[in-house]
Amino acid sequence: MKALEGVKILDFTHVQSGPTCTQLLAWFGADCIKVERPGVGDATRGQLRDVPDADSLYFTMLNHNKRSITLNTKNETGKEVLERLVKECDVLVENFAPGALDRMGFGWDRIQELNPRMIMASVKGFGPGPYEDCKVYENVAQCTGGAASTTGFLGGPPTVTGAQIGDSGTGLHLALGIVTALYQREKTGRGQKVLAAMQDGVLNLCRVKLRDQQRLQHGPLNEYSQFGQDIPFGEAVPRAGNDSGGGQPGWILKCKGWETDPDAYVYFITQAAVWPAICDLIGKPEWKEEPGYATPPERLDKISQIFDTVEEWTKTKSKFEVMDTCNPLNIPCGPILSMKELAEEPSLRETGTVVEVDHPVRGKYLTVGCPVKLSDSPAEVTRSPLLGEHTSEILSDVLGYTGDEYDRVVSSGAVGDIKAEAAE
Ligand code: CAO
Repeated sequence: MKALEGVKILDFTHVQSGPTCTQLLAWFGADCIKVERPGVGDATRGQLRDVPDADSLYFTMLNHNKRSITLNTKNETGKEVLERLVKECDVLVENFAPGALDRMGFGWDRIQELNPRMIMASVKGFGPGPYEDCKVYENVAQCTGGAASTTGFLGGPPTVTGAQIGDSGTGLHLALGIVTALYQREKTGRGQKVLAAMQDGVLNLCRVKLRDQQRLQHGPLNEYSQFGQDIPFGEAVPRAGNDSGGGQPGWILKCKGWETDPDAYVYFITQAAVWPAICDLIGKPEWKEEPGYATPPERLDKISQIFDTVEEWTKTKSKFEVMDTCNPLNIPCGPILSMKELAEEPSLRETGTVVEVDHPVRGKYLTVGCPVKLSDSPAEVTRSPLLGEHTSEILSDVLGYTGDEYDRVVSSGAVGDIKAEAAE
């Protein structure tokens, strides 16, 4: 038995943010019914295609463990089928542009009328306010949520990150909201609206920078390396390069081979508790007691110089040798792992964090597995559905269409091109 077994999700999501959320719920055992436009489907099926005529990795990697039904929800019969789905399901998840569901005739009032227990969960770019009607993609959210203004190097332009904190990050937030609403429904018997705005999700993940914004009113941010370089702070939190976001100074340092390998680097943290061990390691035992170096506050104006010295040592070792040497000494550090290294890492395969999946059109490919492991509800990753692959079984098994009624729906064109005999 899976944790969310018995929960039916009407998955109206597309692109990345919404599908991330419903994929997680499917991994936890929910029956996820993805509704897609006949003949078209989720736009990502065809985006960034690497294998001709096969669903793209963009699509497959976000839509595992789901079923796909094709349905034109603007067609009268399509609306009738959608109504049945709303009545049958526990949660509707969507990330359409603002207003699209209302235009379709399935706004919150109508949903409640059809099914008062329904939880209606939405990702939008912004919450209520001046930008609520805007369409939003990942990098827009990173820019409007505070990530871009605080990422990059001092003096350089704002920078977006590779981690999809706007899309996948907001999908994670929404999944938590849905499960919480399901829990509350146990007591109230009522559904509710759940909204995760991408700007809010990104800002939530950037909270340490909002912390620093307020600290700025009381003086310079002395753990930022610009403090040690005597560069004055402005009115807003600056970009801090690879400075650590916490109280323990850190930086990315070159390792052996950096001249040719773009990922031969390590993140190195000079945690106060292991300062003596660091001094011994880098050949500076005198810094353990030397005035100006012995305590964390004394070192703050010398952070760059200290990291230059540590780097002289890390440059003599591979990033893995640094890790192997520092770990027994409790010195926190992390090699910069490339996607190639992560894809090939055996321990990640063993835990199911990276999974190989077989697909009937594209063949074998790698994907991320469920990043949250439940001991009583292990996730097994199954391939993403082909467009409309489950239309027939959903119409008959989930919605109860049989015989003439089934034929009427199929011949109406509302569900695209499927074989009518499948319901027999
Ligand atoms: N049958 C019939 N029509 C359907 C349908 C179906 N099964 N599924 C979708 N449609 C229609 C919608 O009703 C909508 O029609 P109208 O514009 O006439 O109301 C239309 O398809 C397009 O939907 P959309 O506006 O959501 O898609 P878009 O490509 O114009 O915008 C996006 C995409 C992502 C910018 C927008 O959906 C959005 O801002 N979503 C919220 C924020 C979000 O999740 N962004 C992250 C995306 S991941 O990077």
